[in-house]
Amino acid sequence: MTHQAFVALGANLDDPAAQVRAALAALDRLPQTRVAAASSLYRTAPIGLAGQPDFINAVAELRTGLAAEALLDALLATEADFGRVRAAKNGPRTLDLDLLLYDQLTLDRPRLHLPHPRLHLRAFVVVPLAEIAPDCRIPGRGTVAAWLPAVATQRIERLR
Ligand code: PH2
Ligand code: MG
Ligand code: MG
Repeated sequence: MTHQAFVALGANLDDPAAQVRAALAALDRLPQTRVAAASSLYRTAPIGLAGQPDFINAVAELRTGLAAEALLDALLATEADFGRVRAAKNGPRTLDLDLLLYDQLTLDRPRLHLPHPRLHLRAFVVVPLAEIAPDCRIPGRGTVAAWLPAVATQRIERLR
């Protein structure tokens, strides 16, 4: 479990808070992987495609022995286990698992871009990530906490 990875969780269908909680448990069961920290759950306004339900989002810190692309495969398999059907881009989903950061790796492969190219612009990622890792560096972009002002106008509410 030598690598550190951050994963964004999102859902807006079929009891999304339950989906996100169950997904956190599923991440902890991945081979060679444990959840080292998990943010609170947040209710967030949909970004990109309007007219869909609010999302529930969270971020998890993983410790893993999986290489980045093996971890990506495991995340996609977990989405499928949760009944994810890939329909409209940015559209509603039962579970989305996005690999945000993997150590301080920068990668541009067809199926995997690290760091996730838009993570620093989305309150639904920056706010939960700042809750668990404010001082974490986003390669090329400084710390997570430094991006909080940039996303301050986006609607996000911590669940209690
Ligand atoms: N995911 C998207 C598009 N828009 N909006 C919110 N609030 N939360 C998400 O997880 C989300 C989104 C594409 O994956
Ligand atoms: Mg996504
Ligand atoms: Mg995704």
